[in-house]
Order: sequence, then structure tokens, then C-alpha cells
Amino acid sequence: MGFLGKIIKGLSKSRESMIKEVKGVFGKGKLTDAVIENIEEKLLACDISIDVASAIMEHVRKEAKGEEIDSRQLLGWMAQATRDLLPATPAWVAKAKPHVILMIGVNGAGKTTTIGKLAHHYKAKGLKVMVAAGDTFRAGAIAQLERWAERVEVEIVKHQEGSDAASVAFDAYASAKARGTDVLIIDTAGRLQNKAHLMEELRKLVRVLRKHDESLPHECLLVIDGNTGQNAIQQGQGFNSIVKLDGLVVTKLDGTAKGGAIIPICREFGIPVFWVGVGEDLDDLIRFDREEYVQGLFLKDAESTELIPDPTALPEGTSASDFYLGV
Ligand SMILES: Nc1nc2c(ncn2[C@@H]2O[C@H](COP(=O)(O)OP(=O)(O)OP(=O)(O)O)[C@@H](O)[C@H]2O)c(=O)[nH]1
Ligand SMILES: [Mg+2]
Repeated sequence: MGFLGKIIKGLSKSRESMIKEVKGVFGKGKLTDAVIENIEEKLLACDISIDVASAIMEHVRKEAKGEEIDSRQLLGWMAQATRDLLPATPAWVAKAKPHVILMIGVNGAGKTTTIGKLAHHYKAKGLKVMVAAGDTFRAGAIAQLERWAERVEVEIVKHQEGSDAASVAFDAYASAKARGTDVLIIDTAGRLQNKAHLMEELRKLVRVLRKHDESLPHECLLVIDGNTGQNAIQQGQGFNSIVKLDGLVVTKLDGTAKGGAIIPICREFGIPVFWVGVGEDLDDLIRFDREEYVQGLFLKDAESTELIPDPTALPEGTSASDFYLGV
């Protein structure tokens, strides 16, 4: 199943309702304030925040220029405005050997599960993968990652529970380098920004990892539970000051009919969504594709679209995760 098929598994309700709801409140005519307000409410109901909903409708208002329009044009402009709010997801490129991915986020966001899925994904591409049990804090966390490593059949580097997370990361890198590993994925303990000692631990982990190479980690992914809305945004902010975030993983989108949560999350952090989690199985991880997402939310099944082609779109038939430039 491709991106659209899978995300629609999670998004179908919001997609159908968004298109149906918009058509329900507006067929053809001039856009009145009442109609705009009504549509803003529909957007809020699918977890799009107030400021994002206003930004989308402001764009529509400008495009409509007070003239008579139909629902097809309206949905097209909404889609366009939404796309402009989302930074494009880059094609995945291995930056070195090993390419090091650091997973961070608050408790229970889905870090460890996503590592299992990612390890599976890269392994299926023929890459040699290693995972590092950098969550030495939570009881059972090492065993949990071990189960994933066994299931996916990738190597794992681990120390004792309660040991220094930074030295796990340091050792894992050395081991990955020595074994010719292509991708090393480092798990970390869930932490909230108000837990000073854990935030300090993360700072140390990055500092120690950089003793190997200043450019580490190559990819720092912030994992966010797509169900926690505005809360997730606030909780994630503290990580910015410790390590440069490259991309977001938004998990548990299968559990919600409100796929719109991606937009405010992405806008707030100003970085692209790299992956979307749509279930607990190995294959339930999708490389995010802005174009397909927007189409899925506003345009699928609409007879025609007014969407201008995305200048950064990948060639047809490819997805961002197909690109691997080995080094
Ligand atoms: N439905 C669904 N469940 C998910 C998804 N991703 C993770 N989960 C579940 O969310 C729960 C927490 O996942 P973990 O991977 O342990 O989260 P974590 O961020 O590593 O948690 P801590 O290590 O405690 O901070 C588990 O029950 C996972 O199965 C997803 O995309 N969809
Ligand atoms: Mg975990």
C-alpha cells in the first residue's frame, strides 16, 4: 500500500468529512463571513488549530477577490494554502557510514516502536542496520528495544539499566563504524522539558557522540503523538535548545479521524514531517509526502482540482524514501 492508501486508512474520516462538510456549507456564490466562519469550525474539528484555520481561510478570501466561486475552487485554495504551510519533506540521503539517527521525544510518544519500524524499513532496502539502547532510564526499555531488534533481525548495542546513556551512544557508534553498519538508530528515554536531569543527559549524549564526529547525529527526529494536539507542541519545544531537530515523526494517526494535527505541529516547529505512524505493526510507518497528504485531506474524489503543481515534487511513481545515495 502506498502513502495515500495507508494514510487514508487513518485519514479517511477527516478527508471525507472535510470535503463533504465544505460542500455541505458552500455550493456556489460569494464567500460571506458566515461561510468562512463555518468552514473554520470544520477545520478546527479535524484538529487544525485556530491560527492555522484562519491562515487558510485568509488565503481563500484573497484568492476569491469577492467574486462568485464554487466549492471546487474553494477546496483547491484551501489545499494550496495548507501546502504552503508545510515544509517539504526531503528525499532520504545517507550522510555517512554509519548514518546516525537520534530519536527523541516525550514519554510514550512512540520512539522505540518507530525505531523498530525504521530498522525494518532500512533493512528491507538492503542496508545494514544497528540500534542502540540509549534509554537506560525506564525499567524494561532495553528489553523492549531488544525484542524489536530480534524481530527485525538487526544488531543491538546495550549496556545495563541505569548506566550512562551517553556511553551507550558512544560505544554504539564505534561498534557500527567497525562493523560497516549503514544506519545506526539511537533510542533515548522519554523526557519532558521540565525534567532538568534528563534534559542534561540528552545534552551530554549529543556532546559525547560528537567526540567521534562533529556532524553527529546526522538526523535528529522528534517523535510526537499526533493525538495530543497543542500539548504535544508545547512539550516538544524544549528539545530545540539542546539539539538541532531535523524532522518530525507524528505517530498514532491511525487512532484519530483528525489528520489535521500534522499542520499546526509542523508549522510550530518549522521543520518537515519525515514519517507518519499509522499503527503498531512493522509496516505502519509512511514517509510523509506533503502533496499526497494535502490531496488526501482536501481533494481526493473532488472532480477536479485547482492545485498548481508542486515545484519540489518528486518524479511520478517514486517516493522520498526510495532515494538512497550510498557513500
Ligand atoms: N496505534 C498506534 N500505536 C502506536 C504507534 N506508535 C507507537 N504506538 C504505541 O504507543 C505506545 C508507546 O510506544 P513506545 O514506542 O514505547 O513509545 P516511547 O516513546 O518509546 O515511550 P517511552 O520509551 O516510555 O518514552 C506503544 O503501545 C506502541 O505500540 C502508532 O503509530 N499507532
Ligand atoms: Mg521508548
